[in-house]
Amino acid sequence: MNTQVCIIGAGPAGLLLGHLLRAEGVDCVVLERRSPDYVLGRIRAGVLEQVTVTLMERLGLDARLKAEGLVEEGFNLADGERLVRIPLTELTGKNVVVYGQTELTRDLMEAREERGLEVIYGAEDAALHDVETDAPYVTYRKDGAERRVDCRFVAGCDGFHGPSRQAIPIDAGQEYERVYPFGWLGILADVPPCSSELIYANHERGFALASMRSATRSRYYIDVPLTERVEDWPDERIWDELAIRLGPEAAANITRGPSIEKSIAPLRSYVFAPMRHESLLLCGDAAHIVPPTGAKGLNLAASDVHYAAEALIGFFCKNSADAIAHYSDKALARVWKAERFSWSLTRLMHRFPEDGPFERMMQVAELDYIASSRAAQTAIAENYVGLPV
Ligand code: RFL
Ligand code: PHB
Repeated sequence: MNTQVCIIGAGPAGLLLGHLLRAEGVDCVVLERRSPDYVLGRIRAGVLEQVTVTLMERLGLDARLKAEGLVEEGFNLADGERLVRIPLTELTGKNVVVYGQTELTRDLMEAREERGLEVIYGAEDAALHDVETDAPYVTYRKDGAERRVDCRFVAGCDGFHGPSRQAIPIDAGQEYERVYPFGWLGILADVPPCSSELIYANHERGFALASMRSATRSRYYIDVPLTERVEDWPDERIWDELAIRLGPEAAANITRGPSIEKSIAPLRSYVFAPMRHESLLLCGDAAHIVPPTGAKGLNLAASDVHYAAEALIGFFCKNSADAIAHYSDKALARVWKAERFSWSLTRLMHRFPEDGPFERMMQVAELDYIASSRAAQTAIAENYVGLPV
């Protein structure tokens, strides 16, 4: 098969990029290792910034997002008894939208036939070849047969563990990494949320987050040591822990119910730079990971795709190689700021095992400062709603 762009991975990054390219008449194909059901079964992010909403609007695929997404005009930081509200809309004029990554992915997936986007599911053993040249190709296996896609560019949208980043020689880039000594145990349940706005809590027993997917579906998290196993956490134990960590006001409003999903995700900050190696462009988790504390992972994938689509459309439709040359610098400028914000919110809201009384007082003082300063709240708010692309 011959195409202009071979996209590896049909997560949000790969599907968004595919649709944006097809909308401008650029030929592409998306190769996905898993089945559609498997991809939709992964419960991940839930908070969309304007950049992500705008891309869905531009594609005309925002009808369900507009109808079902919950507009959030503020969120809360809690510390024991205290609740500090960050009024996002009042401070920035912007908001975020609660709409699950699963739903966004479903909308993109369902539109593929109507928009002429070819996605090959069950594409195994994808391998990148000749990415240093102007004629790279990707091989994969499907139904037992070896296949090949020849293209001009490869877009690596295959997540943190995919083959794209690995195809870049180690001395052609630099890895930056911080691994955290805990993970987030998440629970999804068909019960009304305890609060209409998200609550991030730093309690002496550890971190907790109250989030949601809809008025009838809640998503909660607590941090746990990496040695913990999901099997050690029956639902009741999680509900008990949430009630303590989120504080009495939220606890009084928690509705308990059976979990429909439960998993532990390790926390990591990671960047690979540059995000382009000759004919290979990396987008989303393939190039970087943020701890989920700032809700930035999915939104960074969207902003990378915004820049990658601009670069590839510039190349194929406007005969300009300039945008390709600038892709990595443009994307990384935004990535680093989101890495900084996610890292600093993680630092503020978690009890690190190595921390002593001094570090704890630094957290208390920082939250005091945030509670009393409009400038500090504005800085948090403008990062939370998402910096401009
Ligand atoms: P994805 O969503 O991982 O999609 C990558 C796709 O590539 C496929 N793939 C391959 N395809 C073909 N050949 C191969 N060899 C392949 N190897 C992999 C995969 O099957 C997959 O379909 O990356 P993308 O598109 O860059 O999107 C990024 C977001 O998914 C991610 O940043 C966020 O979900 C991160 N994240 C969270 N972010 C938040 O903002 N809030 C959250 O609550 C949140 N929870 C999470 C998360 C990420 C998690 N991971 C990655 C373990 C919870 C988890 C468990
Ligand atoms: C979620 O709803 O899954 C969620 C919300 C906010 C975060 C992380 C995850 O910061």
